[in-house]
Amino acid sequence: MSLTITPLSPALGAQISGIDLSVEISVEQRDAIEQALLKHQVLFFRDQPLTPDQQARFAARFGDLHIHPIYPNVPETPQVLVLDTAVTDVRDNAVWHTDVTFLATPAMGAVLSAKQLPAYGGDTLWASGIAAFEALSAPLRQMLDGLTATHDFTQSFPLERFGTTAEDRERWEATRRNNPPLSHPVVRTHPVSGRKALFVNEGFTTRINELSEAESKALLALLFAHATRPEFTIRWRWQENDVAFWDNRVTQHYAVDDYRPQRRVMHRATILGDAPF
Ligand SMILES: O=C(O)CCC(=O)C(=O)O
Ligand SMILES: [Fe+2]
Repeated sequence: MSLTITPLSPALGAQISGIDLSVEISVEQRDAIEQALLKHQVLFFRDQPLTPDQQARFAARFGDLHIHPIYPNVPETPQVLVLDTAVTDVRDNAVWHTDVTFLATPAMGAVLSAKQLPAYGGDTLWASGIAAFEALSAPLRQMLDGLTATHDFTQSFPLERFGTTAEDRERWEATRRNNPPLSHPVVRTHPVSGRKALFVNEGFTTRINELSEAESKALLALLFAHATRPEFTIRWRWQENDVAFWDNRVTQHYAVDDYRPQRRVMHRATILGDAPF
């Protein structure tokens, strides 16, 4: 059975049907999903109840998996992290961000599965860095291409919120030691498609290195606002057992924080990527 791919918005996003992600997918299916991911940047699958092990196996077809330094995981399947509002403060996902850009090799993508949802609310938005970059004027595109920016783990994981117990504090200190601030290009070239994307995000980007402090601040504010214009985004309204698979190299996302104190539980498998260029 072949996949049905239904685009959901001009900038990014497509719904995929005609596949069961709980069983080993074929090489053809894997390649078709990869092609769809390159084109649509975020893919949505409905009615895919996955165990953590099945989720990890599916994600691992696209690369090695990352074990997150801070978020709790499923003990038997540590490659699957748990975002459970009853356990973890997930408010920091309600900022536009690209996952783990504080790593030298940030994730190429992630597979997110909805386990428990509020009655309504708790949507997630994605924005296309490709659409955002292409919509900039030629002089600004030219100026940005070649600049680098600093990404810092502590911007989205402040000690005040992630170091409440002695154990948490120790984990946070170790993560900070192992992940000092580092630089990535402001404009990233997709390693497979060759398309260029804006690659700064409010979650982790603190500074455009080659500019003065004031210039960097003003330009980052402009770029953060530009990159998340509704025209470049898609908003997903979750149902239980939905799965989203995004290309983390050219997108950012925002988990809307509008449903607490209702509980929301998501599982994520994160696929390692390569160094941005
Ligand atoms: O909870 C969500 O919808 C997304 C959270 C998030 O930022 C992530 O899983 O990377
Ligand atoms: Fe995220």
